[in-house]
Amino acid sequence: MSVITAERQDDVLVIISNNPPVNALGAAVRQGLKAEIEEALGDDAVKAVVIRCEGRTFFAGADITEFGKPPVEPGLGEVIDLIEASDKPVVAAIHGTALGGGCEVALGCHYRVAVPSAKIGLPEVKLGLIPGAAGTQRLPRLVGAEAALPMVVGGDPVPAKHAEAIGLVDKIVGEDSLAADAIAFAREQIGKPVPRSSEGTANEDGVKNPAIFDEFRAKNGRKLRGFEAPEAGIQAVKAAGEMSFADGVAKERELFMKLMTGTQSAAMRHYFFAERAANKIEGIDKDIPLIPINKVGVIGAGTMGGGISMNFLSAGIPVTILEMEQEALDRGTGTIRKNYERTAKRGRMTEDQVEAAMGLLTPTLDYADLADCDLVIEAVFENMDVKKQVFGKLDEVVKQGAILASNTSYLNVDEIAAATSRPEYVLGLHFFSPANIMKLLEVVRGEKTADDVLATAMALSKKIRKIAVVAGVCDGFIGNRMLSPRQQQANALIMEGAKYWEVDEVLLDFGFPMGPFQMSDLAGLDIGWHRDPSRVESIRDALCALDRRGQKTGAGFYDYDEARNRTPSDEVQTIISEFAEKQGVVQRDISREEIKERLLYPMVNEGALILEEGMAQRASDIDVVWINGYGWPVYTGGPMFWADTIGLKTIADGLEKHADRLGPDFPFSQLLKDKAEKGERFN
Ligand code: 3H9
Repeated sequence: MSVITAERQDDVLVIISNNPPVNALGAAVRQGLKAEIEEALGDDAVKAVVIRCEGRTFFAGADITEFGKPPVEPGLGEVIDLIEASDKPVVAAIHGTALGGGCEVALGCHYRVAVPSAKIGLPEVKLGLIPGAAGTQRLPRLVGAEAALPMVVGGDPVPAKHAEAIGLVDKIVGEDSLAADAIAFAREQIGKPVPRSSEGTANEDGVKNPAIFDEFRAKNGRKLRGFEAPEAGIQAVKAAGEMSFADGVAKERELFMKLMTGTQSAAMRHYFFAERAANKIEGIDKDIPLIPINKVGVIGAGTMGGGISMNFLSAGIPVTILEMEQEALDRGTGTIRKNYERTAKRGRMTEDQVEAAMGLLTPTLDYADLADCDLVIEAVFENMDVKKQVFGKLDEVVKQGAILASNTSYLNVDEIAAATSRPEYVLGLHFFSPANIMKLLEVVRGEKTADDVLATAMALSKKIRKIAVVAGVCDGFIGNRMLSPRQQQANALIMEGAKYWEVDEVLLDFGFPMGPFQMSDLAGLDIGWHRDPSRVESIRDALCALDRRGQKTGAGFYDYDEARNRTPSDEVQTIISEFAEKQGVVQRDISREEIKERLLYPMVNEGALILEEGMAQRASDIDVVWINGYGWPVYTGGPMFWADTIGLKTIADGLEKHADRLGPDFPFSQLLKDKAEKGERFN
């Protein structure tokens, strides 16, 4: 059956797209739309047109899988121009998400009606692009530059109600009567002159007050740092106020094509598909029956346990949280409430929602209360003996068929599972701190973890809005395992003479939000410190001995002022140099290039080892982990895609070049070597 069909409702032609799963505007859809619009224009009996979609959503955008391939006629811009040029009113009937090209189709229509649950947006910026079918020109003409800027540059869709308030939607219609309401609305417009967004004289705000563009840049500078597309988006919206529609469209096209052929968009499109691939488990039937999770237990009401609990409470799943002492339990539940109330104060939750979430929380000191949980997550002290004890106890009290999970970030999940009589029901759920905010979840598949247990965990992760990646049992799983060689090299580099702030700057310039020494200062240098100021065995010991224990003491590697602005410290640099001398390390000048190579190439190597050992299902999963858990800049696509971009030979040669510094025990990945030699990629 054709993806585009049309049916006549008296004098209204209803054009219907049915292109699952998201009605992407691929070639067949564009061709069908064009043909039906032409049909409508040529038929005198047709007085108005409605465009709507079957399935879960209005057009969710251009078909991203077509990007980078030779274009197929007609282009989306051409189809939209044809729609807009019609003298017969054309109405977009929107449900689900009208995104990107889908929003542009709606903008080309003369009217837009939407159901209350619909969302409309231009998310191209999240693919490293800007809208490319005149969205940057029609939207500001329709709603003004100020309302258009966050949509084009931020990329978040707006709910129907907001869209109506800014003039993007003409009418909100019944949730269950979109088709009929749209036809009735279209009929009301018959015979009236059609309004065209391209002819709008709006964007006046941007013309009258051109400062809004700089203000927008200043306000969002931090968030947009390093990204190319947002600046292009700002320029395109500005152009809408300065140029004719045709010239504005030409400007948009020029900016769009530059982005489309650049490395950032390729990386971000890779990430789009990587995130979706991550949830798929190799070798497990995607229709495997899942274990219903209606009640969750969390052991430990500390920072991690509390944060983990919030994920489930927010998703409407009851949580029983267990602690050893009443005081710790009260403190933990108090923190959860405080966090929710802070969210409410920021307007992102209502008071009723806070109470609803808290109403799902049952604090307890008694393991027996976990008996009927479908999933219990342990978030206690990171110590194997303690974990084994907890799992032994859980095995005794929790019903058969329930999943037992550990939030360990390093420990061997198989060993933990062996403390129970049901290792097939045990797996790792490694949340990242703060667990209620960080998107990443490493789902650690034990040797004996059953397929339905793993599949249930992956499905559940979506429900609690996490991005989950399957990892195998190895030290540090995917993320922390790759962090380790980077940290080793950072420490080695400052001993050899690199300035610690330069090491941080290299990573900041690369696009990380923070360098390793800033990170140490933030976490506190005294984590794991022996607390004996006379024992100085490392640079950290030396700093702690001087009470430079990180941001919390106003000094660590850096000096901090009241506003927590950091400045490099000469005192610390001297301590490092003296320490190096004592260790017999001769310091030298180290280039930023060497710093970058020695920090990042060993990470790629570790990623290759992870793949080689089967600890990650695919290279793109590693990218997903590092982008969501550790701030690797998404516009490089993650460590493995970045390595592909600069060439695996470059990485392998770089590792050879630095071999002396990396040491004789450096575990050079055979997979990396082989791929480099053959000119292959990871992704
Ligand atoms: C654009 O429009 C450029 C224009 O301005 C200019 C052109 C000239 N294309 O996310 P889900 C697939 S740029 C191809 O799991 P959900 C997706 O890969 C585009 N495929 O569902 C997945 O496949 P699989 C601007 C697409 O319900 C399946 O559909 N638009 C596209 O959680 C289900 O997706 C966007 O950036 C696509 N456009 O979320 C919107 N979209 O099953 C991108 C999805 O094989 N899409 N697929 O893994 C989304 O944000 C979400 O998919 C959406 C649904 C919110 C729609």
